[in-house]
Amino acid sequence: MELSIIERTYSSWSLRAWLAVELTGAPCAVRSAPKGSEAFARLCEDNRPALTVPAMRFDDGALVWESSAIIEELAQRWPEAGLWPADPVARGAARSLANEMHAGFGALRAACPMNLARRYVGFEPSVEVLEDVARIEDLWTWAAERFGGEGPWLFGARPCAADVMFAPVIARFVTYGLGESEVTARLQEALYAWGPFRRWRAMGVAEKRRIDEYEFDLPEARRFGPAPRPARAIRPDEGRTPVNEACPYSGRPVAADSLAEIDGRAIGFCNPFCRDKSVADAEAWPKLAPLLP
Ligand SMILES: N[C@@H](CCC(=O)N[C@@H](CS)C(=O)NCC(=O)O)C(=O)O
Repeated sequence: MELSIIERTYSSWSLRAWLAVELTGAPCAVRSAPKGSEAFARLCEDNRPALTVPAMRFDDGALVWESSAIIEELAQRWPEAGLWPADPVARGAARSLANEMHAGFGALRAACPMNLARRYVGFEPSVEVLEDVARIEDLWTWAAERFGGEGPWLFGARPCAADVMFAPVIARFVTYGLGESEVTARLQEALYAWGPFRRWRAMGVAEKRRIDEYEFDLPEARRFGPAPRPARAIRPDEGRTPVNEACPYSGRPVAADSLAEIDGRAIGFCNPFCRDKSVADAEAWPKLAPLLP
C-alpha cells in the first residue's frame, strides 16, 4: 500500500488516514510532497482523479481518496483490526461522530489550522469557534459516558475510527488552548502518549517545513505530552563513533552525517531524516529502544 500525504505538522486529513492505517498494523509506504510544490502536482497527477491528500493506493490497485472513504476501506479489508466498535449500538454512535466531524466544524477548522509544533497562549477564539468547541465536547462526553467505560478513548480502552477522525481536533484543542471538559483532558493525554501519534509528530519535526499561513504570532506554553529524552544531532566534525553499525530502522549502514546523541549516547542512522525523527522523540520508536541507554 502507498499513502500519499503532505506536511505532517499541518495536514490533519493525512494524519487521520495514517492513524487508521496504524490501527490495522498493515505495512504501508508513505509518499510525501510539500504543499504547493511540483512534487505535489506530480503526486496528484499519479493519483488522478483525486485532487487532495490523503490518497491511498492499495496493493490490488484500488485508489481511494477522502479520509472517510479510506477509513471505511481499511475497516472492510482488515475487519479483525476493529476500526469500528463491534457492538452495533456503539458502532452507530462512532460512525455518527466520525461523519459529523468529516462534514462539519468549519469555523474551528478555518480559524485554527492544525499545527502539531505549537502550543499557543492567548489565542482568542470567535463565538463561532466556541460553538464548535461546545458541540464537540458535548459529543465526546456523551459518547465517553455511554460507551467509553474506563476509557481513555471515546469508545473504550483502544482507539477506534471515531478517535482517529477527532485526533486532529484533540490536537487543535492543545495548540489553541481550547476545551475544558474532563473527557477533553483525558483524550489529550491519551493521544499525545499514543505511539502512532508520537511517531507522526516526530516525523513532522524532522521534515523541518514551515507553512507561514498556518502560524500565529503568539507566545507559547511548554510542549504538551510526554517529555522527549534529551537528544541532538551530532555534527560530522565532532568525530564521534556511534554504538551501532546499522540503522535501527532500515538495517542499512550508518551514514557519517546522520549521528545523534540521545541521552548522552552516540547512535547512528542511515540518513538525516531517521536521525531527526529520533532526536524529536526517541521513545516513540520501538526499533530504536534496544539502542537507548
Ligand atoms: N475531504 C478531504 C479533505 C482533504 C484535504 O483537504 N486535504 C488537504 C491537505 S490536509 C489537501 O490535499 N490540500 C491540497 C492543497 O492544499 O493543495 C478528506 O477527507 O480527505
